[in-house]
Amino acid sequence: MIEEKVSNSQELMALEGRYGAHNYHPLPVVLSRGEGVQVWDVEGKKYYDFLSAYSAVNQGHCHPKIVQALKDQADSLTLTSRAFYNDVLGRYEKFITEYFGYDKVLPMNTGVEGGETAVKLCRKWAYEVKKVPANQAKIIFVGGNFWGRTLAAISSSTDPSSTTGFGPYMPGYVIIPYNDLDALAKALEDPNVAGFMVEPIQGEAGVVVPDDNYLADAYQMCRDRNVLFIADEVQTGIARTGKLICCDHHGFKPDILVLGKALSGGVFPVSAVLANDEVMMVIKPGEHGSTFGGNPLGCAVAMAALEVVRDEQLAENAGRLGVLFRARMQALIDQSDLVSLVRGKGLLNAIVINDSEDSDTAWRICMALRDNGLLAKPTHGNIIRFAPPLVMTETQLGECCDIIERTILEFEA
Ligand code: IF1
Repeated sequence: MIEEKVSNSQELMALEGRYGAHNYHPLPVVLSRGEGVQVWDVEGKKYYDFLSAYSAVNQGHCHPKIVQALKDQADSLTLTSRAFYNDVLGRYEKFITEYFGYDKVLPMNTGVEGGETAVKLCRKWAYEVKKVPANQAKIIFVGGNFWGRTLAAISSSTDPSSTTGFGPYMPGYVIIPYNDLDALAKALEDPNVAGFMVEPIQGEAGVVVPDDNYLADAYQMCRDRNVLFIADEVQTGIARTGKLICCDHHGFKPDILVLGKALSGGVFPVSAVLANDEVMMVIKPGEHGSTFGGNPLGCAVAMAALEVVRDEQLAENAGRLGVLFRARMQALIDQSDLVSLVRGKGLLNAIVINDSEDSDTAWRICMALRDNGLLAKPTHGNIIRFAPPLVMTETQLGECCDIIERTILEFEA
């Protein structure tokens, strides 16, 4: 079959419709180039990227230092499997454990594999260290959580669009309301509880920020009950909320830390689970792993991506620009009936549209934003997440706020 010449957005979208599974409903824009905070479509139109691939390109698209690390490593050794050692993994493991302050790291590829690894580590720790009876370990999750699409992940979901039609579900899960310490205290009374897994800010749920004391109090309650606090920082980590990890705002280190997405700057799938020896050493050789986990290419990319976060002070920048962004959105809220609130931390923010969850208003606003040169996408129904790359300048942020303001006010008129 001669490869048909496709040249524009319509034809490329049609290709995806014809040959790809229909497991997404993307905003109709076809991107062909990214650089920093900007992306271009196949017709050459430029946009500000205000989604950052769901916080995977915190360092900006195609960051030259990260891409160079990929190119250099790709020319020498990309994958050995863990059947053998290689000359990059050990250096990466030392680098990342010192960078985040843990004894050890278990390298994986996607965020959900990180979550799965955390759940397995937690259960094994319960049986070997806490002495929970075999196969009786419970893990507490919170309503509104999202940590991926595997059966273990959706088994903890309260979102019918994630769970319907995929049962039966993983046993040993307890689901309580988010941001509810009384519910957590009650769930922790069960002596078989091994862990509590939670996003410090719920991304997919619509950038839901808990009460200031929730996470630190929850952590202390877990400590008091000899239960592991598992922080899913796949989306909130890597400087997104104005600190290296979101738990840093709350003055504690999670017992198990799950990272992904921007750990590689969006250049290669890299995830990581960090823990101290008491937890990490319950996994023995041959009990867990992955073909690509810890591959030299991903390790080289991740080290470069983390150096960029540190050298370009992305956490500080996210913190500072986040304050400016929420102030601009609040000013818009004061003059608009369409936007009811803005919430978030650092450069992970969302606005809530003053319309029902199942209305298409948020979608139509995102379409208008696209026409005005800014890309964002609704999470649930009436919530629009705004998460630009953390390399954005104050000037660029101002321009983006102007676009959002103009679009919303025009939309209302
Ligand atoms: C998609 C959502 C965001 C995550 C947290 C683990 C994972 C994710 C907190 C799993 C992944 C991605 C999945 C992606 C869209 C995006 C997403 F809308 F799906 F829910 F960000 F909010 N923990 N989130 O947010 O990481 O296995 O995907 O690498 O299209 O499904 P993954």
